[in-house]
Amino acid sequence: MATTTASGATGPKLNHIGLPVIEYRGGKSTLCAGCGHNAISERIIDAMFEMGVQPERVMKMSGIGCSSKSPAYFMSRSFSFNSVHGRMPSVTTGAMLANHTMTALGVSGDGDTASIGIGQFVHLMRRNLPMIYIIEDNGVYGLTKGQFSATADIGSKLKTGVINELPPIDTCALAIQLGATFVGRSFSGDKKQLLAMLKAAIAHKGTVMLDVISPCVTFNDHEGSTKSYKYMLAHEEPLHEVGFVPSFQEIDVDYDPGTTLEVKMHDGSKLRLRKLERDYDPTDKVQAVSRLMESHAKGEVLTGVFYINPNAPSFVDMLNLTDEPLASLPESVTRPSREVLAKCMAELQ
Ligand SMILES: Cc1ncc(C[n+]2csc(CCOP(=O)(O)OP(=O)(O)O)c2C)c(N)n1
Ligand code: SF4
Ligand SMILES: [Mg+2]
Repeated sequence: MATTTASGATGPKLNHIGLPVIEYRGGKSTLCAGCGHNAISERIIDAMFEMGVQPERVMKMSGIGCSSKSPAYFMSRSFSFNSVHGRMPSVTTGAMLANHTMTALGVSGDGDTASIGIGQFVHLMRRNLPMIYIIEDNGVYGLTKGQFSATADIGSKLKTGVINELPPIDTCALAIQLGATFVGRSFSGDKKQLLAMLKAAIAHKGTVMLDVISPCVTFNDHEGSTKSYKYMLAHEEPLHEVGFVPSFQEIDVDYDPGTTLEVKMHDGSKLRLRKLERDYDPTDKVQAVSRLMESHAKGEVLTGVFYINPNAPSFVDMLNLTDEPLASLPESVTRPSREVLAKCMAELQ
């Protein structure tokens, strides 16, 4: 979109730190045309641009899979680390402890997270590390030609006719139970909801876990799949309409507190959830998990922000880290003196 400057010249629309959206773009995608993961990359670009995040202050982290290739397709100016399969959580934990002033954005797949990476995932969720963890969830290992992953629904069918007989892991229910402080599910085809959730995720200080259903058009978009576009269009059940007002935005739209629940984020932003279900309280963990289980039983795919706690201490707070990131402290400060090392050795003898 173009804007007119004071001198009358037209130029691209700039965000509040003065950057055009092109500065948030990445390389050309090599994923299949129509892959849900491409739509998620587009929403990440929009959210980072609209929130005015400095690209050089972002670390893009991933594992292995088509989903984990996605960070190459947005925010080329940011830092990026493509880790080993299922090991993005530990690499991100180390990177954030070295420099907690960065924004960590992790992109993973359902295989990378819920199959090979489940051990690392569960421990990450316990820690409330400040990071956004996105699962691009298509129910299959897309990169290795479409085997079922651990999020595939019981009874869903592969193209070859093979039926999945194992129950799925609900990564949202798991994350809520383990301690993540912002947990939601969205759909790559639901532009408005996903964008609002990503913007709120950027404002949150703690672990955000977003499971985004992201159809694999090549291996899991057929009749009998429960992660196809057609299935999602018929079964998505939004819990509320998600709106977000960033802290720097003065203009406030009127809203009715009777029908809208407002959650204040730590930076002063507001997450607004317009109630579609009368009594849903996203600060109640027990209700969140039981509502998820209920929706599974009915064959619905519930979307929205299931659980949020904007006030819980993060892993960085708990460790009482120095304000100055460890990565930029001089060696004279971080390296223990000879005397201290000698004392440690003496204690071990
Ligand atoms: C240690 C290891 N085991 C297995 C593989 C093979 N492998 C590559 S990607 C992948 C699964 C990816 O699935 P998912 O995370 O769901 O990503 P998608 O491709 O569906 O986006 C597997 C099993 C690997 N690269 N490394
Ligand atoms: S194989 Fe599936 S997941 Fe991988 S890029 Fe193609 S559509 Fe996307
Ligand atoms: Mg997958």
